[in-house]
Order: sequence, then C-alpha cells, then structure tokens
Amino acid sequence: MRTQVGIVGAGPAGLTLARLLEMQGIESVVVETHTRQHVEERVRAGVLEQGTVDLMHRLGVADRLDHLGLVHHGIEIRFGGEGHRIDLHELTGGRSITIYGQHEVMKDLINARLASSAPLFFEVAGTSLHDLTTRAPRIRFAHGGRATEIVCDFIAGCDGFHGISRRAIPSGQLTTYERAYPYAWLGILADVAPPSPELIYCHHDRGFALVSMRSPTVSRLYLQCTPHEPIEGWPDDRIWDELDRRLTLSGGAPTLARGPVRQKGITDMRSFVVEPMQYGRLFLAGDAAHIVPPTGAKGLNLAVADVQVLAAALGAYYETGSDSLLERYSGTCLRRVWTVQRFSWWMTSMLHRDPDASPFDRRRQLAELDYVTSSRAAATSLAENYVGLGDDSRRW
Ligand code: FAS
Ligand code: PHB
Repeated sequence: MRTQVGIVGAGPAGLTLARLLEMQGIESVVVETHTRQHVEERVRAGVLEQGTVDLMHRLGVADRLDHLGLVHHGIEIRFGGEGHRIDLHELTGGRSITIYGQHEVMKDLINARLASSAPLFFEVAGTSLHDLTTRAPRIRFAHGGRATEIVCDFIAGCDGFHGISRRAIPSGQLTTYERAYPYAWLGILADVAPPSPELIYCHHDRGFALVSMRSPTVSRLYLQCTPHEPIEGWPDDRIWDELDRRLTLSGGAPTLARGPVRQKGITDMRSFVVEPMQYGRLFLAGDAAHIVPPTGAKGLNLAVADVQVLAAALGAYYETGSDSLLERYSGTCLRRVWTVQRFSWWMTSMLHRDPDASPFDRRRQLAELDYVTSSRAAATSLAENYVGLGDDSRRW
C-alpha cells in the first residue's frame, strides 16, 4: 500500500490531522491499535479551548458539539473555604471554553473519517516504523492476521505517550525534559447532576479537588491522591466523603448529591517534553511528544495545535514543493508547547497540596491563590492561558 501521509494513532492528534489533510486533498492512512469502541468510550479530557471548538467547526465535525457542548464563561477557584469566580469571558474579550468529552470528539472525528471512506485501520498489531530518514518511510503492522506495509512520503507519530513513534527515533537524537509530581488524580464519572454550573478548582489542606461535568446529568469529579494507589482502596463512599470534605464552603453543609459511579480511575501526573519533535520524515504530535498535568485542561488542545502546524506544513510542501515549514515544525510547535507546559505546571503547583512542601511554601501558595483571585492582571493571565492563547502569530 502507498500513501502520502501515514498516521500512527487514531486519537485527537491523529484523526484531527487526517481531517485537516483530507480538507487539502492530501491522502493519508490511519492505523490504530485499539477497537473503535475502545477509542470512542475512553473517558479522558473534557475541556475544549475556544480555538479547538473553532477548528471543529472549520472541519465540519461540530454538529453534535453545538448540540451537546456546554459553553462556560467562567471557572471558580476555591480555597480557605471560599469560592472566587474567574470571569474568563470578560477578562479575555469574549472567549470561553466548552465542556465536551474527548470520547465525543473521537466519535465525531471517526464518523467523519469513515464517511470519507479514507483508510482507517482499527485493531492493528506490531506497528513498526522504518526508513525514516529516506524519502519513502514505511509503516509495518499486522491487521486481520495479515502483515501489511504502507510506503509513505511522511509519517505522523500520533500514538500517544506509550506509542512506538518516539521510540523509533534513535535515542541520541532526542533530548527529554521531565518532571514527576508527588500526587495523582482519582477521577470518577457519576450519573448525578453536577453540583455547580461551572468548573470548581479547589485547593484544600487535604488535597486538590475538581468539579467538572459531561452533561447536566453527568458529573466528572477528581480528587488528589497518592501516586500508584490501588483504586480498590477507594470505594465510592470514601470518594464522596473526601470530595465533600474538600469542597465544602466555610460554614456550609456538604452539598454534593451522590449518584452511581459509572467509571473511576487513577491517573499519574507528569510534565514531559521531547525535543526535537521530528526525525527525518517522522513528525511527532500530541502526547507522543509531550505530556502536561491535566490541571490546565491542555492535553487534547495542545495535540490539536500541533497537527494544525503539521497540516499547514504538509500542505505547503504538496502545493509548492517547499519543505521549509516542515523543517521548522518542531521549533514552531515547541514555543506553544513550553508556554502550555508553564501554565499547566503553574496551575498544578498552585492548587495541589505538595506533601514535601515547607510551611513557607504552604503560606506562599495561599498568597498566590489570594493574588490570582484579587488582582485583575493576575486573573487575566490565568484566563488568557486557560481559554487558549489563540493563533496570534505575535505570540508564537
Ligand atoms: P492519545 O493517547 O489520545 O491517542 C493515541 C492513540 O494512538 C491511541 O488511540 C492509542 O491507542 C494509539 N496507539 C498507541 N500506540 C499505537 C501503535 N503502536 N500503533 C497504532 N496506534 C497506537 N487531557 C486533558 O486536557 N484533560 C484531562 O482531563 C485529561 N485526562 C486524561 C486521562 C488519562 C487517563 C490520560 C491517559 C490522558 C488524559 N488527558 C487529559 C490527556 C489526553 O487527553 C491527551 O492529551 C490526548 O488524548 C492527546 O491526544 P493524542 O496525542 O492523540 O494521544
Ligand atoms: C474534565 O472535565 O475531565 C477536566 C476538566 C478540567 C481539567 C481537567 C479535566 O483541568
């Protein structure tokens, strides 16, 4: 088989890239390890930046988003038992966020891909990449028990943190930057109305808690826990009790309505970047190249930003024969990547209880929260990063 762009991974990066290329008349083939059902049911990100929403409209995959997405103009920062609303919409000149689960985004992108009849192989096995520094890099895999090879002009490694693309690059070619956090997130999906119309990011002496949602009847709630804890140690009642302790306002009674927990899991937290994000004719995008702690709600949005840069560079190559944008792909992406890494680290460090923090650091953290919620300049900085810094070229 031969194609112009081979795409490894049918997550947000891979399928958004495929759609962007299709809109330019560029052929691609997408190969994915898991089943369609697994990809469409995996509960992960929940917040779409304004830019991601705008892109989904441009790609013609926003019908369900328009119907089901929840547009939010603000978030609440809660600490010391008091809530403080950050008016994202007012502070950013009218930008907002949309709550729309990643699994819903995947359904929309998969439906569009299948409707185009362009190749999308689920349940592939043994993916490997070859001849990356030649003009004909190859993807090999098994599908339906048959060994298959795709000869490509270019390969996009969109296979996430645990994929094979980054590992296909000789280690001496890459520099890795990494930070582990001394805490993790326990997340639940519960069939109960969210306790708040907007997201609540809560700092507490017992640990961080986050109120999010997926619909008016489905809550998505998180609490800080210890890394690598077995989920079995967190029966539903313990989770609800702990969320109540952390989220209750001063002088108030616990407000969380409880409901059936449909899904629960623990996600470790890390900051990770690999440089450069390309090798020969292999281009890494999304979690294959970088990971952010989810506090800033950036992972999916950053993946989508990468592939917009890659799609534009590939479009220029096929239109003009120039590979100058392709040569600058990594540098162009990394400026946004590091800006988002900073914000995600800052939100995480400001809101979580670090078990190793000194008494000075705990008081400094409270002063930071007080400043962010009382200074317009500080709140504006949070707001413009949270809704997404847009495509203003002066910033990137
Ligand atoms: P993805 O990991 O989404 O997709 C990669 C795809 O490649 C997968 O479908 C995988 O099956 C496939 N693949 C892997 N190896 C392959 C191979 N060898 N061959 C073929 N296919 C292969 N972000 C947020 O913003 N907010 C959140 O709350 C949040 N929660 C998260 C919870 C969890 C458990 C995880 C793991 C991530 C979470 N993230 C969150 C981050 C997440 O949303 C990612 O940033 C986003 O999925 C990145 O998209 P991709 O880069 O496409 O990678
Ligand atoms: C979610 O709804 O899953 C979510 C919301 C905000 C975050 C992280 C996750 O910062």
